[in-house]
Amino acid sequence: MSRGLFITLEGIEGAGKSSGLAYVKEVLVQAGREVVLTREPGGTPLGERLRELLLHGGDVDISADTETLLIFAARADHLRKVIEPALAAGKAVVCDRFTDATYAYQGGGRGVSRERITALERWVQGGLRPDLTLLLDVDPSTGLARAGNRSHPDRFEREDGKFFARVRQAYLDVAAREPERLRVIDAAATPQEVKHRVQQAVREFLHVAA
Ligand code: Z5A
Repeated sequence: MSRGLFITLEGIEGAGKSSGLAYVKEVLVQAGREVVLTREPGGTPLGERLRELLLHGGDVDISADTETLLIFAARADHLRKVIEPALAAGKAVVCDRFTDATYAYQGGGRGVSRERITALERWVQGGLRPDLTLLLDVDPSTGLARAGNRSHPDRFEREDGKFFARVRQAYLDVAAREPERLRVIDAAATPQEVKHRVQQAVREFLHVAA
């Protein structure tokens, strides 16, 4: 059986990734694919517990290096138990965030060096990379305004606009380095327009017509 497809969605807070997952799934199902929707950090019982700690750890002090290692620990579990078996079975895996988020948040946001992240990426993933990544790009003020009404902000949501500007720039840097894999989608448009752009990008990738 041929290897499945691995598609990831990325973007800052409030960019519209959750909505984007459903748009991507629709096109894949129309194309006859069996789809697995998942997310990072998370996607397995251990990954979800690490997510809880990373997002809602309260007063637990977590350094940038420790945060990076915890994220890759969750990713290793997710890869072995969910992503790799699904791909081996020929399924399409659509993941809300993956390693580009580590380059963006821990690298751009927290200042962890690219070399360290690349070393962990090689260790945990070997040669596995997403086949297609949709980067939903919005200005931090737009993203934060969309996401801003949450009563209990998580550890990342408590960061300021400058942090998210660095995260956004780090995402755009990855897109500039890997234009074949990353498709940058202007996500400041209306939900209908963003849906159209996301689905168009997936159809182009699959070489199927609307
Ligand atoms: N993290 C990390 O640091 N390093 C890593 O390697 C990984 C993750 C993998 C959890 O991510 C945190 O983990 C994340 C980084 C860190 N923290 N942050 N920030 P997450 O993906 O679970 O959390 P999130 O980014 O906070 O999700 P979000 O705020 O829900 O964003 P979203 O999924 O992109 O947005 P949404 O839920 O689809 O939309 C947000 C709202 O905007 C909602 O009310 C929509 O109806 C509205 N919306 C969406 N699109 C539009 C348009 N086009 N117009 C108007 N309104 C819209």
